[in-house]
Amino acid sequence: MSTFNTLSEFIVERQMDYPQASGEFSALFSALCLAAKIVNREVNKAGLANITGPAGELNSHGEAQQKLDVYTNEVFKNALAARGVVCGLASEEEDSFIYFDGEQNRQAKYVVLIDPLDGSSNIDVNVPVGTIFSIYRRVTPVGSPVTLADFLQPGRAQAAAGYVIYGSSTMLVYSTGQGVNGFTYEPSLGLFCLSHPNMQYPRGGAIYSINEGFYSHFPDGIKKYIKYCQEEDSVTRRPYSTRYIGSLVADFHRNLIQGGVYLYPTSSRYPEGKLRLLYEGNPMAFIAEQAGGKAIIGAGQAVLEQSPQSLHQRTALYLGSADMVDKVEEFLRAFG
Ligand code: P6P
Repeated sequence: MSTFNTLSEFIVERQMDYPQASGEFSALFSALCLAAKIVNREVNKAGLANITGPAGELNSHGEAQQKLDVYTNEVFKNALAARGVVCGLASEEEDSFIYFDGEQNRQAKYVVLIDPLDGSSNIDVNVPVGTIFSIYRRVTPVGSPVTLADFLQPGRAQAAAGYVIYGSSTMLVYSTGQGVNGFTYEPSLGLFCLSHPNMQYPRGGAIYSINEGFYSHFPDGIKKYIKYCQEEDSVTRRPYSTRYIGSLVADFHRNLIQGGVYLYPTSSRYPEGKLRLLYEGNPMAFIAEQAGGKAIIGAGQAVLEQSPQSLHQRTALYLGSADMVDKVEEFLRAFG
């Protein structure tokens, strides 16, 4: 019988590293795990369960809510509230933050921000989608109602961050600031098992991920970076390959394993950028840096150093292999 390290065992083992966590972290992650297993089951049968396709409602950004978006948001919200270790939640699918005022929840010290089902527009075409989560210690007094300040913290302050990718296999990848570890779901056991210990970007990535359809709308620096990627150079292995599947979690995960950079610039269509700083940029940037990569919103502007102004604020996002992000930053600095 091969031994394997389950996520629960891994967290307990690591718990020893955080005496102050007093088991709350384990309970929080077991809630996330439970929700991920439930969502995984629905995502994998979405085509049959008539649960795909627009739910007919719009989320707070006027985007058509897919039924699975709505379902996933409810599953994670209920799982986190039930465990009593979270006092507040913010979600792409919720207009404002939610205060969990249950007896136990009121004494909890963690708040969670989630993008319940990132890339959900890809559900109907069977492209991997994902859940992204970001965990902070609250900054207002324990026992009082959470406030916006508990959620508008810079990404550097995250206690943990991670994502679940519902793909050919379902994985949970997370970091608590001590490196990045990936766990693959084994449905026959109902367990997430350690499959990718200490994930680090390989040296010298050669993949760039960007929606080149918007080329004419991009800043000059990004236009020049794209041309740089396409020029021949045996030393830097160019031309690079372009891989863009339209699902941040899937593009990010592939680039983390194979080496690469994901770019979502500002454009005339998205003057502030498209992606959300709090529950897309910050958690993915936390993972990227912990894996030896880099994440910026512009030249000299690390994602994790940004001071959020609003829950759903958008941002430009460039993240992945450090040497590739450095090169993007060089072009942004030189050409804007
Ligand atoms: P576009 C999905 O809607 C998402 O937020 C990310 O998952 C993805 O990388 C990006 O938007 C795709 O955006 O404009 O290229 O379709």
